Amino acid sequence: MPASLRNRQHALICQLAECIEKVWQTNLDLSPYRVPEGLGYIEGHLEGEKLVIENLCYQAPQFRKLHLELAQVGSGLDILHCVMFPNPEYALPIFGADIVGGRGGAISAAIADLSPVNAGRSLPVRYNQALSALPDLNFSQPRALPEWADIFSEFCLFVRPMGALEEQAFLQRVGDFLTLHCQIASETKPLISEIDVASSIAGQQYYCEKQQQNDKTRRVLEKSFGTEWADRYMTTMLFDSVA
Ligand code: 18B
Repeated sequence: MPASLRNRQHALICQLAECIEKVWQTNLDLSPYRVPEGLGYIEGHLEGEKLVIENLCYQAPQFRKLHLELAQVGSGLDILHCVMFPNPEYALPIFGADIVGGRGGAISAAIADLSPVNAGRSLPVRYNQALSALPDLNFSQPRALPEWADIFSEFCLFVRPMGALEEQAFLQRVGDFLTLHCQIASETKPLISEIDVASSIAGQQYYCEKQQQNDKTRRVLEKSFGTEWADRYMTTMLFDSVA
């Protein structure tokens, strides 16, 4: 990724971006993913503030799309967005993370999860075991999930991290999620049953439909790019289901 935006963002965002790329490179067999025409680097400024977006995408045998996005709104708001969409032939959950915060100041939202997308919407046993074995974490300001967010697992971390220690605890935990996810994924065999593949596809579709209901994301995009563009971006770049 061009260093341009990354090095100008909130420290936690820079650190998580580095961490994500490193875990991907260390654990997965990455190949290029073609970002839709014109959506790699984007600037918009319809009304109000300028929004700059940088997208970095890969794919791997177990993942149809590995997406890391950094965005900057005006001079005050930094965003990291990351989703690892499994290849539906692998019965894997979706890793997703979002960090929203002011550049110099506080992070208002930091969320990360491994979200089940199989028929029963429950995490595979190996994930349950590995995630349950992580030490308990206590954040002073946990945040409540909005109504659309029934896609997340019981291990979902959604906090306003207060201070450097909590930021580092968040970073560490997301690094743990990523590492165990990539390790389990690389040992996972593809599904054989077409019914199971169809149900992974349906699960990813449901996940995307729910994420597309996040009005806070939509509003930021609409302000700089308009409603049509924002809708296209949310459905083709951020949360595209399997064709
Ligand atoms: N998101 N986020 O990715 N979002 O993309 N995000 C916000 O302090 C953007 C994901 C999630 O409380 C906020 O309230 C923009 C993924 C949840 O109603 C803003 C982009 C996940 C909330 C943005 C982006 C995810 C949330 C408000 C494109 C989870 C709380 C910040 C670059 C895996 C929603 C605040 C609520 C919040 C913006 C979750 C401004 C523009 C992958 C649950």
